[in-house]
Parts: sequence; structure tokens; C-alpha cells
Amino acid sequence: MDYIDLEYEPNEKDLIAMYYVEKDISCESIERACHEIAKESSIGTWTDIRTMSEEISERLRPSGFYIDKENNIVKIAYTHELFEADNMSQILSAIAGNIYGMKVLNNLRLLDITFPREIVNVYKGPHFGIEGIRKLTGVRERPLLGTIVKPKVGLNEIQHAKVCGEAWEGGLDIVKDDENLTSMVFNKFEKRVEETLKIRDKVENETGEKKIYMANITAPMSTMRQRADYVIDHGGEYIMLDILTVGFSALQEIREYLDDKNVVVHAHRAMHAALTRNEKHGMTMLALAKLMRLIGMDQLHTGTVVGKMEGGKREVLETNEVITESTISGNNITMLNQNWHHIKPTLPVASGGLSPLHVPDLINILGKNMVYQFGGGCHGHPKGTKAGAAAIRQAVDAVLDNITLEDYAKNHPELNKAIEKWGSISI
Ligand code: CAP
Ligand code: MG
Repeated sequence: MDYIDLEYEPNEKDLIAMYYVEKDISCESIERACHEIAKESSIGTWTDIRTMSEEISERLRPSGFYIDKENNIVKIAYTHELFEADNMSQILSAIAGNIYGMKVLNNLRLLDITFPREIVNVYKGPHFGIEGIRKLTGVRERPLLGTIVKPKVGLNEIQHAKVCGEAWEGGLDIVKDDENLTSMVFNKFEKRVEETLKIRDKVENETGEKKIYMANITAPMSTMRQRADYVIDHGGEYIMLDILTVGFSALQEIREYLDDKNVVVHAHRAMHAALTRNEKHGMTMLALAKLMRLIGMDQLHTGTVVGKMEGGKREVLETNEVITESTISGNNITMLNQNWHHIKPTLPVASGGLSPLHVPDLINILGKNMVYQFGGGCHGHPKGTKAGAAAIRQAVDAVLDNITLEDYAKNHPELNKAIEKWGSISI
């Protein structure tokens, strides 16, 4: 099995992929499984071929250098020459491509990736990063607070803009389109952006606070460019897109396109759970998040721990660490530490099933260097969106002042009403 070399010492020019592997009964050993993964993800196929040469094999053959039989974990080191550095689609077609479908495996999960400098260096990373977002919004000492207009789709442009206005007036920093709101027969993108940004300007003047609208530009590439330009031409400073459904190539393209346009890119991860949820198959959110930071997403949904979506505490904290630290610590064994100093940090976003009552646990578990978004937890408030927004802001103020929500609610009626409605939430 010449794709296994347990003596091999990875170097800084190698890309290292770490997998969880469940072999099929037809596969004699985990060594054989690792050998097949390394082969199929690089230069080999199911049989020996007359067109292979010693020179190609010596130059490009990867090494399965680490096999943990107890935990079903293998690590494979690939020379950087196997990859087109600035082509994330090609990198994934190699290390996250055919191998998922091989009959010798029952399950395969890409746990983590260490990128060589040759690859890290060609990516811009986030344009704004956390410091840039804090500077743009003027919000430094607390989490950024946002809502998602609900219903997800259904409102017309004027109704949408009105809901945004109420959320901003109530005290939220950010309002975003939902992941499936793009340009509908009842809510055209251009009119929605125009009406919403008009109200944004009005509320900014009234409150003296920076207000952010994240318009969803998800669409075929040429339309995304047009929609991003439309947002910019109308004074918008953020765009959002659905990173999985637009695809890795489009992400690289739009990041390049926006590089000199001073626009914050918010990454929604709709569809990610098709890849990340099954703990035995697919890829971890941590691995996906590393790709997103490299490509250059400024903000990225990574999970709430306490809300309606899956994603446990360790997974969310590890993922948030990987997108915010400048030295990426090798997770687990012999994943080389990496310094991504020139790659700015991505701001983690917690969203999904959250209400003001979750705020103490959110800040306790995930901290203040976050974006917290409340959809139903804002518009579901008994007194409506503006009161819901006020309740969210009050909950954060209470935690930052070390006051319990119950005590703070005694003279903050909006929070009190939220507790009356959602107080039974088991957190
Ligand atoms: C939240 C949300 C978010 C998901 C994202 C939704 O609304 O707008 O898209 O939660 O999940 O459509 O469900 P609610 P994640 O606040 O009303 O739940 O961040 O885990 O990708
Ligand atoms: Mg949504």
C-alpha cells in the first residue's frame, strides 16, 4: 500500500486533511481505507495503469501518515503541487470529492484541513474583519444585534421596509433578508433595497445610531454583481449571500468583485447541515468555516448552542476560535499550527430559535464578540417588532450590567412582556 507512510513527517508545503473513516466490511483494514482515500483523492484509481510513471508517483503521491484505529481517524499529507492554490473548487474536488462515494467506505467525514502557506497566501480573507465591522458600526463593547425580517418571504417591499424601520427604532443594529428572500413576484429586490435604505437613513438620523441592512444578493453570478452594485449605489454597506447554494466559485468571484467596493460580506450557511450535520459523514462546520474565512467572508453563521438548530457547545466554540484567531491551533494531533496573520478574523453569527431570554446564556457561552440575530424572537413579541427589538437590547444591557433579566424587566416593560411570553423556554 504505497499511499501509506507512517514515517512521513508533514512539512509546511503540505496540505493535511484529517478524516473520520468508517470502512465497509469489504475493506480489509483502516490502512487499506486510508490508502484508497489518498489514491482516489490525488493521482490513482481502482487499478494500476500503464500511463503512470515513477516520476509522477514520486512527485505527487500523497502519504497517509497517521492512523488512529481506536478513533477511526486518518491524516493524509498532500503536496501543494496537487492543488491550484487559488481554486477552492479544485481543492475540494480533490480532498472532498469522489472519496465520499467509494464502496470501500460506509462513512467519511472531513474533520479539519491544514493549508500550506502556498495556498493561504493567495487568499485575501475578509476585507473588513472584526475590527473593520466594529469601526463601521461604531459598536465596540457589546455584541451586534440583529433581526431577520419575518415572515421569511411574503411581505411586499413597503411592508418589508416598515418592519426594518421598527426593528432599527427598537434598538437593533442590523436587519437582514431571510435566506430564501431574493427577488420575488411580490417583493422585487431593487424596490426592496431602495425603500429599506430610505428608512434606514431616516432611523439613523432619528437615533444617531448606525443602522445596517443586509440585502440578500443570492443569485446567478452576473445578477449577484448587479445586485451588489445596486445596494452600493443606494448607500448600502453590507450584502448577504447563501454560501453553499451560490457555490465556492461564485464566492471567490464575488469576494474579488467587491474587494474595492467597501462592502461587508455576510455569509448565511443555508444547506450546510446537508454536509455538516451527520457526525459520521460529510465535513465539519469547522472545516467549512476555515474555507469561508480564507475566501473572505466578514461574518459567518456558526451556531447558537442554545437555539433551534443543531450544533453543540464544543463544536461552535472550536469553529468560532478557528475563524477569529490569527494562529490556527492544530486541532487534535499533528495538525500543524498555522499563522494566518494576514487573514483577518471573521465575525461569528449566532442565529436560529433565539429570544431575549437566551441572551444571558449566549453571552456566557459565546461571549460579546459576536452577532446575535433574533427572527421570531423579535417579531413574535406580543407588542410587535419594535417592542421585540427593545426587549432584545434590554436583555443585553441587563447582562452587561450584571442584572438578572427578571430584575431588569421590573422597569423595562418590553423585556417583561418577552419573559411573560417565552419565560417557559427551557434553556
Ligand atoms: C433564524 C433564521 C436563520 C437560521 C440560520 C431562520 O430565524 O433566519 O436563517 O436560524 O440558522 O430562517 O431560521 P429565527 P444557522 O430566529 O426565527 O429562528 O445560523 O444555524 O445557519
Ligand atoms: Mg433565515
